[in-house]
Amino acid sequence: MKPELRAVRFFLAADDIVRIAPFGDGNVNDTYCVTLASGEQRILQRINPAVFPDPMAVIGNMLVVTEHLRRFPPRDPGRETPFRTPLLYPGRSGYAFRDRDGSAWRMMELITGARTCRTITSPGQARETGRMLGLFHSQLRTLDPQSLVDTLPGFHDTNSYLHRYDRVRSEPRRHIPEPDRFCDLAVEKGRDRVNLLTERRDRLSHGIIHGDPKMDNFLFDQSCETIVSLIDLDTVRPGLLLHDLGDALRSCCNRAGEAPDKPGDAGFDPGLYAAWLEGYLSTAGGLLTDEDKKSVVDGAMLITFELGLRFYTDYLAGNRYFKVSYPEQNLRRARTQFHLAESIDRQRDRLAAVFTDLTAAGKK
Ligand code: GN1
Ligand code: MG
Repeated sequence: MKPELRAVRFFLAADDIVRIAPFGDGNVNDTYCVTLASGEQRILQRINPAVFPDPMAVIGNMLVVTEHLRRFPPRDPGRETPFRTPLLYPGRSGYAFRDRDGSAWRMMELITGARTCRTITSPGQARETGRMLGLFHSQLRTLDPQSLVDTLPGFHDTNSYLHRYDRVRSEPRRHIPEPDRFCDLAVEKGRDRVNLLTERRDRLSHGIIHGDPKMDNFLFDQSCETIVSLIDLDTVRPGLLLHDLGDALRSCCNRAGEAPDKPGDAGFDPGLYAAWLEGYLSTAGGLLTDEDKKSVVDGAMLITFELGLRFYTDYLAGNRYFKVSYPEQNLRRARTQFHLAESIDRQRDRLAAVFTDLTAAGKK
């Protein structure tokens, strides 16, 4: 029996299942859309045990956060569309099916009528994304960080990613994959900056973060203007708010997306950046310290560099972490992020001025 069928039978009776089809394109977990005889559709997801050492804990965290967000839904006085947090469905015994390969499976509600907008086309969408992440952060202030398990030790520890890169890069390589000169140089250029946020962490704001607030994880309504949900709670954890801001900005402000035909097309758009920040400040400005405000550009640059480093290391190590459909895919992803990091760096002064203008305007 196929694993997805084994898993789905934990949650549903055989008669209920009409179809199980692959869904979405996450980089580490496997997702399926299950159609029921009633016509209802649900999401079935396998948590990858090669990435998450304790996949059951990932589902446990998701339950905790889902329950909190359903009890205290993020609310924005100016908007009518309610924010929705997908339900988790229980199975025969509990909310997780543990398979023999160590993976854990869960079943969730599919938010009908919602869609992803992989790349931004307007400042309005950027503002909306910033606003939604701000609401998410604010709403999780009342959740005890101790109620969450660290499901991915070392996540966003840029220094440890660099150590791993150094180890992998220095291994004797008799075969492909060939190292890439552009990526090698990008790593050397960024090497001195891996501790940029760690050095100031006492002055930065800590809270429960989403961990993966990229564009794909914001679900919009059909008009692609209003966000209805923020999904993928796999990496929710206590951390620096700037880690989330950095990750959301690198994803939202790059019109080329994570997989452009030419990695050199990646670029950081200052107009989208301004709109995104305006949105975030409107719902969560009070959460940021002065040091956060001074460090937003550094945070965006660092997380972009970090993701480039993670993709490049995985390419060199033989694509063991991020799923690929061809062997150079992680290399191409890495180049894209390194180009983006360069673009942020080139515009550093201009981007810093955007923030100063926005906060000055807010004070008036
Ligand atoms: C991975 O699997 P997915 O697509 O939700 C990764 C994130 C990266 C992202 C880049 C657990 O997320 O950290 O930012 O790819 N998740 C994990 O697309 O490593
Ligand atoms: Mg994710």
